[in-house]
Amino acid sequence: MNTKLDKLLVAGGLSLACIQGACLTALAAAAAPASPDNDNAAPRAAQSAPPNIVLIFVDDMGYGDIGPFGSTKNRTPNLDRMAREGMKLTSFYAAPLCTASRTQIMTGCYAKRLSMPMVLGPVSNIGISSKEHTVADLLKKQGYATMIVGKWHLGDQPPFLPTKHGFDSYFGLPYSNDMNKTDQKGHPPLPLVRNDKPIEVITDAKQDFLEQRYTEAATQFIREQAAAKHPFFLYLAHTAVHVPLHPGPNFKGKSANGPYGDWIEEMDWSTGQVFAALRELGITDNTLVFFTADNGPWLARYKDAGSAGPLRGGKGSTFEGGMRESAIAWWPGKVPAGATVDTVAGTIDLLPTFVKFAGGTVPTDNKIDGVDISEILLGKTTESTRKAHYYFSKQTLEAVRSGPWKLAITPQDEHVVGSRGLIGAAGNDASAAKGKRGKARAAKSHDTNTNTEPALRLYNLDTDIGERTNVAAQHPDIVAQLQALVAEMNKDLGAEGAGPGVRPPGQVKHPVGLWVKGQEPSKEVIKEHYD
Ligand SMILES: [Ca+2]
Repeated sequence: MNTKLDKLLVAGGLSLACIQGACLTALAAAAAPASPDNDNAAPRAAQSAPPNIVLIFVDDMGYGDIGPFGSTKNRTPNLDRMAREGMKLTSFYAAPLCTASRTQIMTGCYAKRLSMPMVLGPVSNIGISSKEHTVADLLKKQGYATMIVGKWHLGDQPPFLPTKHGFDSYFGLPYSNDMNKTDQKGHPPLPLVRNDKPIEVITDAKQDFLEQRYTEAATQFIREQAAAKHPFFLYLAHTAVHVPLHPGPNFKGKSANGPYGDWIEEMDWSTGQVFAALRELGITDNTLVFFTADNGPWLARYKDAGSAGPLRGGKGSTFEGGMRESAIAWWPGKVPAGATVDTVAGTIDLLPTFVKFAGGTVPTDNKIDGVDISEILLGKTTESTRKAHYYFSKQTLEAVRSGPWKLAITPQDEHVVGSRGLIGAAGNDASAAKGKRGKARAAKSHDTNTNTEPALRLYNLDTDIGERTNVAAQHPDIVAQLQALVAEMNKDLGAEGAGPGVRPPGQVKHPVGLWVKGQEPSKEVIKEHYD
C-alpha cells in the first residue's frame, strides 16, 4: 500500500489536498472479532454510558522497547495481549522532553503554545496557567472521578499541582526521579505527594517500590470507582523507565536486558494488573485504555537507555526517535482488535478524543492543536482532520510532517547530550550549555549531525523510517508545500521566539519547595539552588 502511494505521489505530483488528508497513510488491519473480554462484563453499563478512561504514560521509553513494537529483548506479555485485542498506532507523536510532553497530553496543545516547552526542575516558578483546560478538568465536568498516579512534572508550586488542574486526587512524584540529585551532596530529597501534600521522602531504596505502590494506588482507585458505579479517568504516569532505574525486587535481575529490561517488564506487569482489575470488575466493555510514552530513550545513558528500534535519535531530538512513541488503544467491542493504523496522530489529540467519548465538548475560548481521533480509534476511518504534525525543540520549530513526508528545516541533534536541561526557579534554561562531558561524548561518538547535513531535508517516512535519505532535491513541490505549513505555524507560534498564539504560563513570585516536614534541605542548599 505504501509503495503504491509513493508511486502515485511521485508520478502524479503531490497536491496539497493530498498530503493534507486523503493520502494520509493508514495500515488498517483486517476486521477482527471483538475481544472475549466481554464474556464477564457486568450489565451495569448502559449503551450510551461514557466510558471509563485509563491513560498509561511511560517515561523515557523507546519506540522499540515493547513486544508489539518489535522488542525481542524485553518480555511484555500484557502489552502484547493489549495490542492483540486493540489497535496499534504507529505514527503517534509526543514531544522530545518530559514537561513539554506532559503539557501536550494534558492540554491538547503544543507545549510552546502554553510556554511550557522545556523541563521544569524542583521549585520552578511556572506551571500550566489556571486559564487553560486540562483533559482532567474537562472530564470532571462530565461527571468523571479523576486521579493521577505517578509523575506529574507540570509544576510543583501549589497553584500548579494536579489537584488544581482537574484531578480529584494525586499520588506520586511531582517531577523526575533523578531530581533528588543524590549523586550530588546536599541536594534536596525527593518527595512523594498525596493530593497537595508531600508525605514521605523517597530514598533510592524506596524507589525500588514505586512501581508496586503506583500499581496498588491505581487499581484501588479503579475498584473504588467501579464499586460506586462512577465513570473514572485514571492517568497512570509511570516513573519507570526514567533513570535512575529502580526495578522492584520481583523484577530485578530477571530480564535479559539488564535493569532497563527489568523495569520495562515491571511496567508491563503493572499494566497487566490494571487489566486484571478491569476484568475482575466486569467493566472491560466500558473502559478505554490508552498506552503510550512521553519521549524517546535517553541515549546518553547508554546501557540504562531504551531502544528507539528503527528510528533515528532519542530523547531531546526532533528526529523520529525523540518523539514518535509506541501507542496502543484498547476498548473491547469498540476499538477493533488486532488493528494497526499509521495515521499521523499524537498526544495532543487525546484531550479532544477523550472529551468526545465522554459526551462533552471542548471549550473554544482557548485554541488547541489536537483533533478528535475517536473515529480512528473506533475503526471507522483512517484519516485525521489534522493536516500536519509539528516537531518543536523547546521554542524552535525544527520539522513538520504531513502524510509520509517530513521536512526538517534546521539542523537537528540526535539526542540530549550531557546532563538534563532544567528550568530553574529563575526560569533560566540551563540546558543550552549541555555540559562539557556531554559535548565531549557527542564529539567522540559523532552522535550529532549538525555539521554534516544541510538544514533543509525531506524524508519519506514510509520508505525511510530511519531518516537517512534526503530527497528534497527530487521533490521541490513537496518541499514547497511543507514550507507553506511551516510558514503557517510560524505566523501562529513564532519561528523561534513567541508568536501571537503563544499564551503565558502560570507564574508564582516566590516558589517554595515541596519538602516533607522535618526533612527540608539545608538553608545553604536552598540558597544555592533555589533562591
Ligand atoms: Ca521523559
